[in-house]
Amino acid sequence: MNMTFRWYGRDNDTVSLEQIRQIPNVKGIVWALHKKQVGEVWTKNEICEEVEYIQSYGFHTEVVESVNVHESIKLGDENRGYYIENYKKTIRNLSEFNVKVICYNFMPVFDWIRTDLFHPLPDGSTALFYEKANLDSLGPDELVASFASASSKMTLAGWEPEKLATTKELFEAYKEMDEETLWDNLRYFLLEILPVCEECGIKMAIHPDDPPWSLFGLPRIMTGGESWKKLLSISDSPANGITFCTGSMGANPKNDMVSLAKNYAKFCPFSHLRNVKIFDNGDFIETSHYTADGSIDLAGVVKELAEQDYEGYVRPDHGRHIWDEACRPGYGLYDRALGIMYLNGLWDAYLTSRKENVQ
Ligand code: DNO
Repeated sequence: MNMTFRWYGRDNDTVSLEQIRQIPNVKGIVWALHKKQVGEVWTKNEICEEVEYIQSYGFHTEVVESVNVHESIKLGDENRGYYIENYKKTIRNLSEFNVKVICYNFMPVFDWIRTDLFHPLPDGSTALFYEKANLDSLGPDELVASFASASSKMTLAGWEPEKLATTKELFEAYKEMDEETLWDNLRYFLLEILPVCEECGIKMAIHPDDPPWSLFGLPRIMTGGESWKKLLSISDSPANGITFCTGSMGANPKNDMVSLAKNYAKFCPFSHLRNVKIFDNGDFIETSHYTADGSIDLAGVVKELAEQDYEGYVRPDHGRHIWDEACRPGYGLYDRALGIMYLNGLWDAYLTSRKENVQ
């Protein structure tokens, strides 16, 4: 387990690298060039500047989240060739700076979706919340408006202003698209880029859809174990990997994250570990990482990873907003640091007991 922490850059995060350095066992920073528009090539100079800064604090920079995929590629339209070539250039440039894993997703139009970014929990903290009835009554336009206002202070990953400006046209473009066509477009993209990744020693790690079901009639395909099976059947290249995200995939109670870890962790160079509490009506709220606080058996997942001597990169995913911290939704310092210490403790305990059993 190679523990990392997601950081949004010098002018786009409330958390500093000085602070992250004080959390035990954090080895790397999960980073991205957040100012780049989707589809632009990340140049060597830009990459160099960012990684040198991060590395000056003693962290590695081996994981990027995300290099976003242009909608033309997801739509399979006439411009996809241009954007795929740009993506390949970015892969090549990143590999020159020792990047090993690129996290990406293939969700049409929207990335992650919640209806409330600061929903109160009974303990007085707040957290990201998904309320089905509210989503139905909001509809895409109001949802976009609420994210646009939340994004005005710090751009929320996946909800960049330039994307929010084009959602109407995108909805139109996706109107006729079914899941099979989206799969075809994913297959086309992967078969183009995987050989480049192999050449460069980079693994792609697709992120599950968050939440893992279709919304507003848009197709979503990364929703459960069957999707992962189908993804892996596209290519057996070692570069064709998965991001094991417990909170996204696990928001559907049918997705048993412990058994998914058993079957798929070896294909997951990167893991996001967090918990959510799922309600009977399908709403869910993000909780602390502590297993008993949510619906996901996070301890069971870590146990399974320890059984497999998991060597992938791990990050504590979204946390609550606690102790009056003013921060990016889900990405404060305090609760993610608590999450890391919980994960560290589980890992050490399970690994020790596994080694004792082997002896
Ligand atoms: C939100 C994140 C997503 C995720 C991307 C991966 O906090 O979980 O934005 O990073 O979907 O490509």
